[in-house]
Amino acid sequence: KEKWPRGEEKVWKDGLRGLDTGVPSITKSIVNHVQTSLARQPHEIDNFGAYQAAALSVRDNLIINWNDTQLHYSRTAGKRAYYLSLEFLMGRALDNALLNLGLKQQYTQGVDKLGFNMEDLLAQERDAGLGNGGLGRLAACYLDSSASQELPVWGYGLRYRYGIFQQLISPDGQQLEAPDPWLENSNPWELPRIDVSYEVRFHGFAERLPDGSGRAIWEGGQEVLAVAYDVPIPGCNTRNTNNLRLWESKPKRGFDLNSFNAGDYERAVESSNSAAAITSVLYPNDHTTFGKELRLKQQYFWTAASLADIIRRFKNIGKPITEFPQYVSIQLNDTHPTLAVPELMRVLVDEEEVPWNAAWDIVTETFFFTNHTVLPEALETWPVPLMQHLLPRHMQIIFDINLSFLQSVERKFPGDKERLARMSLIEESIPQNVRMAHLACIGSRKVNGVAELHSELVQTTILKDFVDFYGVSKFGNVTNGITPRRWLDQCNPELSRLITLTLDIEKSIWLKDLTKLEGLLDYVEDEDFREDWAAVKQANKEKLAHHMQVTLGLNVNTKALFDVQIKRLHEYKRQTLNILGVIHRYLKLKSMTPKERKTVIPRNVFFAGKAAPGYYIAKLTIRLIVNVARVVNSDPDTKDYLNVFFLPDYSVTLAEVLIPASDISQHISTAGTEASGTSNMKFCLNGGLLLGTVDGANIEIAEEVGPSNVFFFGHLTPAVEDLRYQHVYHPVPVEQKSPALAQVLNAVSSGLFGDRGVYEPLLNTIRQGDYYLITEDFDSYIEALRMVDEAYNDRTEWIKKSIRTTAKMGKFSSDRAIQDYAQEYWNIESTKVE
Ligand code: T68
Repeated sequence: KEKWPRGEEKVWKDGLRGLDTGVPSITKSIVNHVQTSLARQPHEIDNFGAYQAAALSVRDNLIINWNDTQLHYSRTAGKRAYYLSLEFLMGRALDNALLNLGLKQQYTQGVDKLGFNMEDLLAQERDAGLGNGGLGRLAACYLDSSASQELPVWGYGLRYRYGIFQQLISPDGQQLEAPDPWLENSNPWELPRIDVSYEVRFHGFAERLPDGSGRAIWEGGQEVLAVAYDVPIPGCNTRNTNNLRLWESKPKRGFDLNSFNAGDYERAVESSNSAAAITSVLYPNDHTTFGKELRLKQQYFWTAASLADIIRRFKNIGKPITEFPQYVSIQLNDTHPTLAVPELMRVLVDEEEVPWNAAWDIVTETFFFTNHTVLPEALETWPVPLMQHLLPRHMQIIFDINLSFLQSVERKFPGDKERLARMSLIEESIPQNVRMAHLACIGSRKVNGVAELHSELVQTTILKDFVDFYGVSKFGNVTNGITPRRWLDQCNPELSRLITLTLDIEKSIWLKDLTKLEGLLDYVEDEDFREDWAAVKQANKEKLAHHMQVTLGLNVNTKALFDVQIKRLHEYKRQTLNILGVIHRYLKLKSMTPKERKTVIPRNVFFAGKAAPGYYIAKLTIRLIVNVARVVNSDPDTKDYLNVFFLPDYSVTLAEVLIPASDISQHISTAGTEASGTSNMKFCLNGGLLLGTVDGANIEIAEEVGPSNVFFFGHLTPAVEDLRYQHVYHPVPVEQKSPALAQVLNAVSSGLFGDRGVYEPLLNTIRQGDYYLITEDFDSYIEALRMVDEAYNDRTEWIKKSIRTTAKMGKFSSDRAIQDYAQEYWNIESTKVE
């Protein structure tokens, strides 16, 4: 008799006959998907096939809940909110769905009976990497919280065929980019909606009607089809399952038959290719704008399709269009969807024949705008000629909005020409540019930043004139949050288990009211609890070490302190400061006697993060890190005390392994540059301590956990401007400012890490201008690192700090953040699917 390939033969055979054995309904459903959806035989199924079948089986549950939820929302016909984001950095979906549905244990048993291991199956899934970094991951956390809070919120984004590029690191430390064809093995988490599609126009002619109504007719040009793909978003411990709708671009007509018949095949497919190109790839630049036509096409394609869909749904409830804002709130995630403002004006005025002023009232009641950065290079502008060419009607509308806006500014501040120039939607450069942040601001009911300090800076710097004009009440703050489902329960199951046991309440209760973690404070003095707490951290460090052994062939000392900095590579985030600090430590170790070294706490410094493909200095920083790692890790004098790792291809999934393993993490941006940061919250939630500057949400984290549980250093925001001025106009040599830093820079220049000369452009950013103030903060940074070492030496105290940190992270749940938006801005209410 042939040996049955895997698992329990009876369970498979019953499943094939449509019977329940093993784990009720689960094995049957998985086997059924093997047989029908995958059309495969049990003995052909490998881990990937089993993952697919399990995912499809879980998806069945989601679809049922999803359907009921949508029906429930339309029956209750209450107000809904929409989150427009060009990026949703979702990561993997299977584990998250299993946990939110409360089916993890059953599915684990089910796949076990079929001869598979759940961990192996989970590892088969590709990340949905439809985002660059914090902004995209925030959108994903907000979807999880909206569903978990039973709020009627949908996300709208683009279905990029290629997500964020894969990062490869060459042996000499160069970042290479490869495409991320994440959809190539099909994606079980999306439902194509061929019945939901809209036509989106580009180019053509816009002609104002001569009747003085302000209306216009926009015709001609190219029409592209937007087709919907729905991704179900399960809530935690609820049947509510929300929707993320992603648009794919398609040619309206297959291809040009005339050209084809005339033998011009290239011409025939040209326009169909250009339509499909719109959603082909995610732009990999965070914090810079390049003014690329395809990016503007993406923005319009997505906002036009999303608005058409939202308006259609609103019309289904049969209310007059003037009541639109009573039923719809739309959050603009940064300026990327700002074209929604003129687009809604266009639909209302040109198509719905709403008078201009009434239309403007509807628009400014509907939209809300979140700013995510005050960095000047990140503030979006679009050249007027490009806009005129691509979206002629929208350019007219923007000019019209600008005219009446500037007239009202003139009335409030008569004769203040400079103010008008500063506030105008149009920057009078050559060519002229449209300032998207200004348009988003005046087109929205509320404008918010993403942490207290950042919101303050928005109001006092980039939008100061608008605060003068509208008053402060239009401006607010919603401090970012993170979902504790993915960022604790999923990524750190052992800690989650220990917390549930200790608090002695159901897991879903504290996961949905994270302030309950404060209950852990009662156990800080409990030695057994502290030991359990430390054991979890140790196990997570071993898990990371194992991962690095398997994937990179590296040996990691799990007895060392784990020091982690993982985020996009950017000068303002100062990975350079970190690696220069590492070099400082290395030089110090080299100068010690072997006996002296024995007293040193071994340290592993982990880096991960992608640099924008065109960002030369950021790529040079990666190269320096990799080469420092090469030298330091192989130096017999130091390798037992200091190791440096650059983990390639940072992703949500990699973060889920790194974060639970960290003792300390670094969030060391120049004060006033990091709007919030969200990984800072993730580390602290997992009991890692924070080493950082007085910036973004670090400040609020310190307020919560208390100053004795964080390590702060560096100049404060108000000093930054003056210091930058001094660096330009009264420069002082590095040797005088910080001899320690000068020594480090010289070591790099001397070729200690190979590639003599290669790093000069990077070093010169510090020696000349030093815009991010590395010279100014270096000494206090080194001192802060020393204090970390000292604190870590007292293991008992350290563990207490770790527990206290986790216990005080309740504020940073994205549930709290999404409630802020729901109540203060969108005015929507929870509605439970029974
Ligand atoms: C980040 N911004 C902020 N931008 O830097 C971070 N930008 O402080 C904050 O915590 C996070 O947003 C969430 O609020 C980004 O991640 C981008 O990724 C981006 C992408 C395209 C264009 C501009």
